[in-house]
Order: sequence, then structure tokens, then C-alpha cells
Amino acid sequence: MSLCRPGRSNNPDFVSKMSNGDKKNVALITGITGQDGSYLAEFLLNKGYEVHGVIRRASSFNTGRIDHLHSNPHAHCGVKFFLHYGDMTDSSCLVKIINRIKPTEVYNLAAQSHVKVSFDLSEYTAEVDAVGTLRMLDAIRTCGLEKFTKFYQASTSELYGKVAEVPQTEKTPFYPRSPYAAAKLYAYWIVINYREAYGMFACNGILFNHESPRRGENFVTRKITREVAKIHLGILECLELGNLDSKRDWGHAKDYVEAMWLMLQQEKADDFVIASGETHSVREFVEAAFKHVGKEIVWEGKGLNEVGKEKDTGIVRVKVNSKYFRPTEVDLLLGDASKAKAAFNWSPKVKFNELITDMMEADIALMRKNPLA
Ligand code: NDP
Ligand code: GDR
Repeated sequence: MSLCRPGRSNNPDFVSKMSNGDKKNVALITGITGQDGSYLAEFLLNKGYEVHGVIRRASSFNTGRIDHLHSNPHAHCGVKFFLHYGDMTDSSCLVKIINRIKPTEVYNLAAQSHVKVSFDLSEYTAEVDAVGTLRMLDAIRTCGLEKFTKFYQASTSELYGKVAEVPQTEKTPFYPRSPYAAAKLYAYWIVINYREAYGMFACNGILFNHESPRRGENFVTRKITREVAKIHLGILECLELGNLDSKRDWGHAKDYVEAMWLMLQQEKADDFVIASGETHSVREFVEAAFKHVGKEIVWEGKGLNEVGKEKDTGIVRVKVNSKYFRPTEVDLLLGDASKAKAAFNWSPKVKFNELITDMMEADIALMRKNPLA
């Protein structure tokens, strides 16, 4: 039977060739244990989706961000939540998972997502972030689902790298500056190629940095909010950072996962920038985090000798350490999300200062409960 699913493409080329159960929305999320995967799973469960996630085998528990969903599968109106062991480096497991669940939507969020780490793990980053995306697209084709399953790819503002224009739009040329960005560039183009070659409904979300209390602890925003919370509680004296001058367009992850879903509800597959439209330096982020706990930071020195001192006491609260520098840096990111605004009325709800408040309050509460966290 051939049928158009409600809320899905009106493109006659994109019709369901088979039924996976009656008019069910079934999502598969790779990277479900990560920041975005956890928020997206919540979002889709609340929309009534059946949600499946791919998790990796690890020597310790890695499901902390989704345990609240997994341990209580009936919390969301009886809709189901399933996890499958898998890995983006293993084609056969991806084929088996896709074949078993026949997802209506795949959100490909799995990645070695740390830019600095990608300089050390360059080949592995390419395997997961570039070839892994190809494996997932091919798994969908192998299962004969290329006209049935919609595909979202987690593309990134890191593609712009050494930026050619400010602000960056869908038309700004790319210039990747890390093995991570180069791998994501391959993924970006293979998604477009499969869209054009096989008529797949495949989209790139070019998302600028987005953060939250669930952000990984070794990304700069979370590192700052965790350590400023510790300083506030007297557990730590000073935090060490790398480049204070790089500027990022930071939004809240909760807003950004909604944009991922919206992209897949459009009539036509396309690529969209998702950004806040504001840029701030790492230094400004530090100042705002300290301001949240009533401390004013003044800067002294230059380059590697620069320090941030607490204005009232003169205590050094921030030091620069070259070990956090990258061989090549991305200096300035500022996105223009007008296309997404025009197509599906997306705009961010959470502003820069609200993001910092959310993260600071969560980390202060966390450190109060467990000072060793
Ligand atoms: P995280 O680092 O928090 O999550 C990455 C996820 O990928 C984790 O679930 C991780 O599993 C999983 N993963 C890593 N390697 C593999 C593998 N070999 N096989 C299967 N799963 C794997 O990233 P975010 O949630 O922040 O980002 C989600 C996606 O969006 C990523 O692709 C990232 O590159 C991209 N992106 C992120 C932006 C941001 O600002 N957050 C901006 C633009 C793009 P585990 O938990 O086991 O490590
Ligand atoms: P980014 O995020 O590289 O933009 O990639 P990250 O938070 O790691 O770095 C942002 C900027 O802060 C500077 N920086 C530091 N970074 C880290 N991690 N630790 C430090 O101590 C530190 N000091 C200064 C960095 O040099 C950089 O300029 C994130 C990831 O989520 C990617 O997966 C995603 O694609 C992009 O955002 C958009």
C-alpha cells in the first residue's frame, strides 16, 4: 500500500512504500545519549512519537541524560521508548536496526563532537562523523526505505571555519579548520548527494553552538559554569581556559532540537542555518557567569600571561593555559537564521543571559549536592 503520512511530505515522489504499523511516527535518534539526543527524545515523546535510540556499549553507564525516559517508559502517554546497541562504525548493526524498526524519521546526531579532540583522533572522527553518515544513509537505502524515511543530519557552523562573511547564511562558503569540521563537510555533501541522486528527504541543519545544563563538561560553556559554581561555593579558586577571544553564537539546545523536527515537517527537504543571531566572546561568557554569582572580573596581562582577577579581592580567578589552544582556531561565528524563520517561523526563545542563568543555577545546585561532581 502506498500512502502519504499525515504531517509529512506532499511531494508525490516521497510516499510511503510500506507500512511500519498504522500511521505511527517512529523516530530513530543516533547520539541519543548526548545533549541534543536527550532533549530531542523528550520533545518527540511529547509529540507522541515512538522513539528509538542507538547507544554504544561502554565500560560504565552512559545513559545518564536519558535514564529518566528509559526507566519510566509510560511517563509519556503510553508512547514507547527503545534503546538499541549500535555504533556508527558498524554498518551491519545500522542496517539491522533500520530494518527492524522502519523509522519514519532518522535524526543523525551521533558524532565525535569535540573539535579539539578531533586533532588527536582525526581518523576516528572521520570514521564516525563522515563515513558514519554515509553508512546511515546507505542503511536506509539497503532497507529500501529511501522514499519513506526522512533524514536529519547534524551539520555545524564549524563548516564555516575561517569565515568568508559575517553573518553566515546557507550561502556562505565553507572553510573547515579542524578534522571534525572536514569530516562534517563530507557528511554535509553526502546528504545533499543522496537527496539529489535518490530523491531522499534528507536535510542538513547547520546549527550554531547550543548549550544547556546537559552540555558535555569539556565544552567551554559548561566548563565555565561548572567551575564558576565551584568557585562560588568555595570548592575551587581558579579556572583555566584557552583562547578567550574566540566568538561564538550561543543558543539553548532545547530551542534547537525543535528546529531539527520542524525541518523534517516541511514539504521539501532543504538545508537551514539555526542560530541565535548574537555573538559573544569566551571572555564575555566568563564575565557573565561570574556576574551571576556577584563577582566582577577585571583582566590583566596579555596572551598567555593574561589573568582574570576578582575586582573586590584581587584573587586570580581565570588563567590562560596553552594546552587548551587548538592548532587552527575558528575566530568568529555569527549565524543568520532568516531562512528558517521564513520557512517554518523558527526563532530562538532563550537569550544569552537566560542561557547562562539556566546553566549557572543547574551547576550551583549540582555542586551543592555533590561537590565532587
Ligand atoms: P554530544 O557530544 O553531547 O553527543 C554525541 C553523541 O554521539 C553521544 O550520544 C555519543 O555517545 C554519540 N556517539 C559518539 N560516537 C559514536 C559512535 N561511534 N557510534 C554511535 N554513537 C556515537 O553532542 P551534542 O549532543 O552536543 O551534538 C549532537 C550532534 O550535533 C553532533 O553530531 C554534533 O557534532 C552536532 N552539533 C552540535 C552542536 C552543539 O553546539 N551542540 C552544534 C552543531 C552541530 P556516548 O554518549 O556513548 O559518547
Ligand atoms: P566548539 O565548542 O569548538 O565551538 O564546538 P567549544 O565549547 O569546545 O569551544 C568554543 C570556543 O572556546 C574556546 N575555548 C575553549 N574550549 C574548550 N572546549 N575548553 C577550553 O578550556 C577553552 N578555552 C577556550 C575554543 O578554543 C573555541 O574557540 C562546538 C561543538 O559542540 C561542535 O560539535 C559543534 O559543531 C560546534 O560547537 C558548533
